[in-house]
Amino acid sequence: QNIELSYADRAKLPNVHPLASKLLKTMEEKQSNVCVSADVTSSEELLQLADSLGPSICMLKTHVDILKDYTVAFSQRLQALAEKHNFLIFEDRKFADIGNTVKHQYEGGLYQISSWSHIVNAHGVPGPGVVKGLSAVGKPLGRGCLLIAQMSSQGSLATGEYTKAVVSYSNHSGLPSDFVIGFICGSKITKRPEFIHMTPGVQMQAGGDGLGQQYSTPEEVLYNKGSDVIIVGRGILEAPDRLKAVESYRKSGWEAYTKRLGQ
Ligand code: BMP
Repeated sequence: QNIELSYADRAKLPNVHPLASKLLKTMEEKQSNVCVSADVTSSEELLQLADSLGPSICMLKTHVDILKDYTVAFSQRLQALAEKHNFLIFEDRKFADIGNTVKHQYEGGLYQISSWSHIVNAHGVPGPGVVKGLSAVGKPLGRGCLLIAQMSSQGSLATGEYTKAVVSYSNHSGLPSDFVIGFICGSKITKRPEFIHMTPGVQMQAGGDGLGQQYSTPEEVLYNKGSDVIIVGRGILEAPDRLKAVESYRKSGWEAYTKRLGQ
């Protein structure tokens, strides 16, 4: 029987990455394990979302390449809102190339992701070099990376041995990782409490979207599957009242987590 550590306990572990520690502390303080997936196409709308939902979330996830009007000023205003409301920014870029290419994609181009996003993610398909390349840019900046070990979509190939191999990329340089802070996954896939498990495909009702997305409930993901953070997009964005929706995810997420702790 494993003893369940609280987010606050895990934040204080000797080997926890500073960014993971900050996230865990924030989750405890705000009583929120909700990452909102801000999948909108206008930067004004995204900033407005960040400002209004900010107090209820621990993290805000972006797909910056779906914005029709990205500017450097936008990224600066988003960073200011992350400070104001104490949440982390996660650009869901899903890097998946050789180390040298992802290094450029992370640091340069139009978006200069490393300059404003606390967290990025990567597929394991290229092998561990993808982590090495990203870490060359991100580590000196104190950034963190989530490895995509599983996906929520129907027919995903990221299962079984693939998932295990991806988990092994997190500790190539000895334990624990100085850049990989956790995983995108459907359930708890490592026992090491320093790592954060984050799960997309979450709505209040199980189901799907007709394009392959598969939904589980906050209770299923956080209590039954032992993940740490729920990633919610349309469950909040398409609700008639987004603020009310984010609060209901925050409350059910927090209840599922405290139930897991046995409180
Ligand atoms: P929604 O809750 O509206 O289905 O959005 C889910 C978000 O999480 C999307 O931004 C999607 O790109 C992302 N995502 C996912 O759904 N499944 C994964 O396995 C990995 C993801 O990043």
